[in-house]
Amino acid sequence: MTDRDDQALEIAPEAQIEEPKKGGFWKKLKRGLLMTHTELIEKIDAAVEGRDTLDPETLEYLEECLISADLGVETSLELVENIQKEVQKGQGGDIVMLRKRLVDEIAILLMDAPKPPLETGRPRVTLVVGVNGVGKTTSIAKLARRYQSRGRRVLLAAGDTFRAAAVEQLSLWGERLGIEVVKQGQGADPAAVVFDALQAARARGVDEVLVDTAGRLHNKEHLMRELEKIGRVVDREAEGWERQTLLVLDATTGQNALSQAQKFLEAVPVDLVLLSKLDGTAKGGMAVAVARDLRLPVAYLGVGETPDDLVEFQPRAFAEALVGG
Ligand SMILES: Nc1nc2c(ncn2[C@@H]2O[C@H](COP(=O)(O)OP(=O)(O)OP(=O)(O)O)[C@@H](O)[C@H]2O)c(=O)[nH]1
Ligand SMILES: [Mg+2]
Repeated sequence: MTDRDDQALEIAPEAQIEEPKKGGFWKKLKRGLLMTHTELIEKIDAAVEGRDTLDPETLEYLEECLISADLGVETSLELVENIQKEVQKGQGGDIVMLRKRLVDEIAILLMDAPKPPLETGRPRVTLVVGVNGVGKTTSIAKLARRYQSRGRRVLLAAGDTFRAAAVEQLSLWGERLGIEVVKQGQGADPAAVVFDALQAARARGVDEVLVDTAGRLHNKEHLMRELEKIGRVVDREAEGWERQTLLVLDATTGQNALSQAQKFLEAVPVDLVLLSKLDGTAKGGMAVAVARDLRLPVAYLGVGETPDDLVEFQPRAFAEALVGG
């Protein structure tokens, strides 16, 4: 755990002074965004090559570069318009300064996006939802590790009872991390698993319960009913606890992930998003599209397959890693 992580617990996110280029956090973020960064910078460099000023044609190329990194059409347009305004004011026409200016503009747009719920320190239940294979179970291991390293007592609930392998996978993570996993047999009612998990959590003074859920979305009504039922169990069994729904989206699926998110939003309120598999894609701009187009708080980025491969989403650091030097 870095010093930054320590501080993050005590200071509200908006009050945090970001020092992006420090420590393990920055290295992980850079690594996670490497593919996107490399591709985007190559394109931006090609767009401005041989030009001295940011003329309209160059700005148009720039917009295309941003769209191709999945930042979203409207956001890309807005960014370029903001830069154009600077140019018209007689500032920012300098090509050398372009990337720095882009960092600033992206950071400003992201700071204006919705924020994840504040950490209150109260015990908390997190329902982890998302379609098949996006990385829910792996992300639970990552979050569990993060909470553990902050001294929180964690318990996992195997609410994905659809496949026996899902329970096994979560159990394996539990073993590796030294965390108890509450489970029932395949086909069990997920709400019953959550009931058991909350009983155990209360008995053992647990601070964080992470609930794995099945990924099938083909039936929205079913998903809604299932999550509502779990919600009622939480309300009854965990009075006074925080409760949040975390949606995992797979960055490698680009626009598809955005439409998945929209379907989930129609079924359940989503409190925060974890964008997974950033390390395997040049679509890192997705985080901007999720924050801006869907107005959903991006809280975490998944940057690999181990429990340590998680970084907190911080606007300035993200913008730096995306297009900075
Ligand atoms: N490179 C990379 N791989 C990831 C990341 N997160 C998850 N994965 C991999 O993605 C695959 C699917 O992850 P799971 O955690 O099983 O996904 P899930 O959403 O629980 O899948 P289901 O339970 O089948 O719905 C696994 O091979 C993970 O190792 C990430 O951030 N980066
Ligand atoms: Mg799973």
